[in-house]
Amino acid sequence: MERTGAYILLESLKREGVDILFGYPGGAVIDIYDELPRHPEIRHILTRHEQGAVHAADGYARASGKVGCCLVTSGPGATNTVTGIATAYADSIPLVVITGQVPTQLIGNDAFQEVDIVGITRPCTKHNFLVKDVKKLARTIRQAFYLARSGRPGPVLVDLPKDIVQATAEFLWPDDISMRSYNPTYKPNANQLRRAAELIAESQRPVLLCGGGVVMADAASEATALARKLRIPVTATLMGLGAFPATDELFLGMVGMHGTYAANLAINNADLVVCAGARFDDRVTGKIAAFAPKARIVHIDIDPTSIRKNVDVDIPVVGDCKLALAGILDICESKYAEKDWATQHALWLKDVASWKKSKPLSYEPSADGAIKPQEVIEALRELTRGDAIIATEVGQHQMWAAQYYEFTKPRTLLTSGGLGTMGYGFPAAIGAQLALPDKMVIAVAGDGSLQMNIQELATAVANKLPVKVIILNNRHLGMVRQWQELFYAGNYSSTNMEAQPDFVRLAEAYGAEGYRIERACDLLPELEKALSTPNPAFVDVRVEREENVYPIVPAGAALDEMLLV
Ligand SMILES: Cc1ncc(C[n+]2csc(CCOP(=O)(O)OP(=O)(O)O)c2C)c(N)n1
Repeated sequence: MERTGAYILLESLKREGVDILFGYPGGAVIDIYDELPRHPEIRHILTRHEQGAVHAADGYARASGKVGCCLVTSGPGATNTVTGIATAYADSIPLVVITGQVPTQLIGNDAFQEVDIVGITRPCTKHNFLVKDVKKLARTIRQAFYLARSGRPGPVLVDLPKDIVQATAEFLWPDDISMRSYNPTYKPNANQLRRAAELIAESQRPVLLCGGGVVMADAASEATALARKLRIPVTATLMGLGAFPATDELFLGMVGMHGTYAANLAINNADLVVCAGARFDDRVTGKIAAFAPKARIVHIDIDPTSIRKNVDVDIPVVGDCKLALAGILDICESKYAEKDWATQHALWLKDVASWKKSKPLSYEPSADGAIKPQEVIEALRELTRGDAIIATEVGQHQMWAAQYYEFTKPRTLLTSGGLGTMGYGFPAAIGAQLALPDKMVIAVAGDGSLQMNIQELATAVANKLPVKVIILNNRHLGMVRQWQELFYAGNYSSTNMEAQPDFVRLAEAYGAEGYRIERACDLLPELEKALSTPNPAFVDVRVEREENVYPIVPAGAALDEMLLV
């Protein structure tokens, strides 16, 4: 029996396990929306902006490990997704974004709501498709999901002209998927694993550096086992937080621009860095010529193009982090069974412990009862026992969340690491809450970032999602103000945000709850009250306006040139 393209699309999404579809309708996709009520297995979440839909799909994907999916119309609907697609691309998040397109015969005519979204997104998608034949639709969707989730994950866009959605064909679901030119390497080369294990066995001062790839590959338990059994101290990039428990004595804290003293010094003094699933981003390495100057480097990555892109490495291991870390540990435990790793690393662990102890993350509590932003994150950690999913926006609050929440589990920090997208956190929290309805989901926001996608409060209210937004409200674009203070002689150009809505009344106007906290003594009880409501809520926490994030490695400086206060 012949079916419409709209039916074939939705049936294909079902086969791919899509239970939640984020989206926003319009002329080019109206036939798909017409079909949607006949597919009740797919819950459609109507966001208030297409950017919100992509970020929500991204939050859903990061929290659940599944592919996030969204549907938007052509033209402005499609262009509104670009920031979200680039955000997912920068952090290797699996998404399938379906855009409507003008009918095939109008493509290239400057038709109403026509944009070349395939051209626009070519550099920020893992792959994209323009479907030109309804008979190929099911296979294209299958390929899109396969590409999004396999190898190094990433966003895939499928552009669907309106006539293809309306055309009919048999629904034929391909049994298997194979793409001749695309064969990601999962299984690492045994020889490289052996050489990596040899370097570990020789090293006196090793560090394990975990990136987002460890989280995405569900390799946190392998990373943890390797570090604990071989007694190797661990650091993580922003994206890698949660891959190893922050509460473990072997954990040094985050590395890089806002990394801890201990982590940055450890990298600087290490004789071996085992990097898993990180790409040596400039925010991590600081001045590249001075990065890990005494260390040999083992780099594990599923994407061969990441290797030697930014730093030279001694042993490249191309493959899945889970298999690679498990494989290296296996070799270490069998080939070096008699080795006493604790003794071999004893001096190093002592050094590292002394750095941790001498200069831990710290801040001056306020003398006059005002609230320090770091205290808010500590209060959240205490009240949630470190067990919430924390989505962040971008700025100082993001770094304080990374530094002070002490993430102990993977997939609990949702943050735009690579692109640094303000406006990401709140919709991502909505997506995560839909993926994991029983989890406590909190967005830690700056007053600037929240205003970029604040309209999504309507989505949270409409779907009765108990997402909480904790606003570290400094009435500044704080991170930019910090740079102006430290590096631009206090020229505070366009970073004042005193003109802002009353977030409490705004939340109430949307039908959510609003709280305001102004004094440190009210922080714990008021936060507790806000966290226990079953409704979505904004919590406007008035924090000290000029607090800065420390440590900070100035842009272009070496990691050991960090400023501590
Ligand atoms: C979409 C976007 N525009 C601009 C920036 C540059 N930027 C980085 S941090 C920041 C300030 C963020 O202010 P806020 O959300 O209030 O957080 P705070 O730093 O005060 O905690 C800006 C403007 C960005 N990262 N993303």
